[in-house]
Amino acid sequence: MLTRIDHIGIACFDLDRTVEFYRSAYGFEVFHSEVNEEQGVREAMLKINDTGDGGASYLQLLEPTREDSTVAKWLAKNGEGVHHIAFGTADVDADAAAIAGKGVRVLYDEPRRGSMGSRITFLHPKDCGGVLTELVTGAEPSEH
Ligand code: CMX
Ligand code: CO
Repeated sequence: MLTRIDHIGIACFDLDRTVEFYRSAYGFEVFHSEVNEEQGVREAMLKINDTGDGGASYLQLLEPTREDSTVAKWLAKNGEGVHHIAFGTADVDADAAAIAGKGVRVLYDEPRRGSMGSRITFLHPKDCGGVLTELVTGAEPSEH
């Protein structure tokens, strides 16, 4: 069951400049940052609020680390902006299977590693009304 907005992914050319905008404009601080080489991103997670399922909602600011990454390709085509949304669940495997059963393309056979040790998969935007959609299970059940 999908129980929260886990994060909204925002693609940018300059992570440090974008982090500074969210800090100075809104007062949001970096909760966690990391490089995910598999996804080809350097990212900052800004925690916005805790959620009723024991998890939290974040903004995920994304800067590409290489020219052939999905985010670099998207930025070249669209410029900076909202790249994807992510729903949180305690069981990404079960939700991905259930959603695949409704005819939506799930991009990975098995969930891959996401922020803070989470397990993630994606739904194809062409099957979701133009919205790239991620499913996330935190490293600790019902956290992150
Ligand atoms: N949102 C909405 N539509 C998107 C999109 C996005 N983020 N990315 C691509 N599309 C659309 C394109 O506009 C294009 O549509 P048209 O054919 O109408 O022009 C179509 O999907 C195909 O796009 P493409 O540029 O040819 O890109 P690819 O098919 O090579 O890749 C996708 C698209 C979704 C398969 C790829 O972006 C992907 O695998 N995404 C999942 C991984 C990811 O995004 N990682 C970064 C974030 C990591 C994290 O959140 O931790
Ligand atoms: Co994400």
